[in-house]
Amino acid sequence: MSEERTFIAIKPDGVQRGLISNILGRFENRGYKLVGIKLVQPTESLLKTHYSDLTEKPFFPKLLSYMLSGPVLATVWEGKDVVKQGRAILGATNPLNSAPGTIRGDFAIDMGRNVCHGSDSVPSADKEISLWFKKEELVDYQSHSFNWIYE
Ligand code: YYY
Ligand code: MG
Repeated sequence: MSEERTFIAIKPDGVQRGLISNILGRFENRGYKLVGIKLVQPTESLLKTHYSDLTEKPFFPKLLSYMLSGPVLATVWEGKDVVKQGRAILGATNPLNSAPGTIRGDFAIDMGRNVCHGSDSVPSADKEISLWFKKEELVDYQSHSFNWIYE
C-alpha cells in the first residue's frame, strides 16, 4: 500500500469563487484519500517558508499579497504516485498552458490567479505538509473503497 502524501491547497481565489467542492471532488473521484484538511488564513512568515525558493523572484511580492488576500484551504492527500498525479490534476503553472480537464485549464486564465497549489516532489510534499499541518492534524484510517481502487 502506498503511503505517499502530497500537499494540495486551494488558493484565496479558489475559495472565494466557490470552487472547493469541485476541486476536492476531483481528488476524491480519482480515488485518493483525504488525510488532512483545514481552512487557514496564512501569515507572511508561513508563505515565505512555503515559497522559500521564490522569494527573490520579481513576481514574489504580488504572489505574497495574492496568497495573503483570503483564506486558503489546506489539504493532504494519500495514495499511489499522488505527488505527480496531483500536479497533473492541477495542470500547468500558467493556466494558458493548462489542458482542458485540469483544474487550472478549466477554471483559470492568469498565472497570478491559478486557483490551486500542489507539491512538486516528494521532498517538497514532506516539507509543505509539516509546515502547514501538525502531526496530530493528519488522520490515519482505512478507506472502505481501498480494494475497489487498488488491485
Ligand atoms: O508549483 P507551481 O504553483 O505550479 O509554480 P511555481 O513555479 O512553484 O510558482 C508558484 C506560484 O507563483 C505559481 O503558482 C504562480 C506564481 N508565479 C507567477 O505569478 N509568475 C511566474 N512567472 C511564476 C510563478
Ligand atoms: Mg511550486
